[in-house]
Amino acid sequence: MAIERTLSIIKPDAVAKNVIGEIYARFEKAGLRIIAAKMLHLSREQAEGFYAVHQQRPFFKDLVDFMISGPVMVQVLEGENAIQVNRDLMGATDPRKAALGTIRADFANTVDENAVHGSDGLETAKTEVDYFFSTQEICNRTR
Ligand code: RTP
Ligand code: MG
Repeated sequence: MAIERTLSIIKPDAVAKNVIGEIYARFEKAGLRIIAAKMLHLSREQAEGFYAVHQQRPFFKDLVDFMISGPVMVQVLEGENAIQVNRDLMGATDPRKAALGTIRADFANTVDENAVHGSDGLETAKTEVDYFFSTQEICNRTR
């Protein structure tokens, strides 16, 4: 299986709940390595740009308002099949539908405030990693 990179965001609700470490532990236990990380309080422009694909969706304004409501933790995860491994750890978008033991089942309250983001494919992973990190900010020598 291929070594992939994926972009993960711990959203403002989970940062406020003080569970960054618990979520990082799940990444690590699943074999994902954190090869870049930063805490940011996104500007409206940054959040709108990141979620541009959802611009026409009815939830766009609420999503952006939520994503700028407090700091987020942004990281690049690397490992075998990292994109799908991270999606499996996260669980379904709506925490009520998320499988037991997933991050969203354990830490999210609602579909709007759902604790984490993870890239959903190879193309989006590359675009999203580049959106937040320069080449120099990604550590290639952690293995
Ligand atoms: P994400 O992009 O944050 O990892 O989540 P996702 O792939 O599971 O969900 P996506 O369809 O990409 O939607 C992005 C985020 O928008 C919010 N959302 N709200 N009210 C709603 O029906 C609704 N649908 C989506 C969620 O915060 C979702 O994570
Ligand atoms: Mg998505």
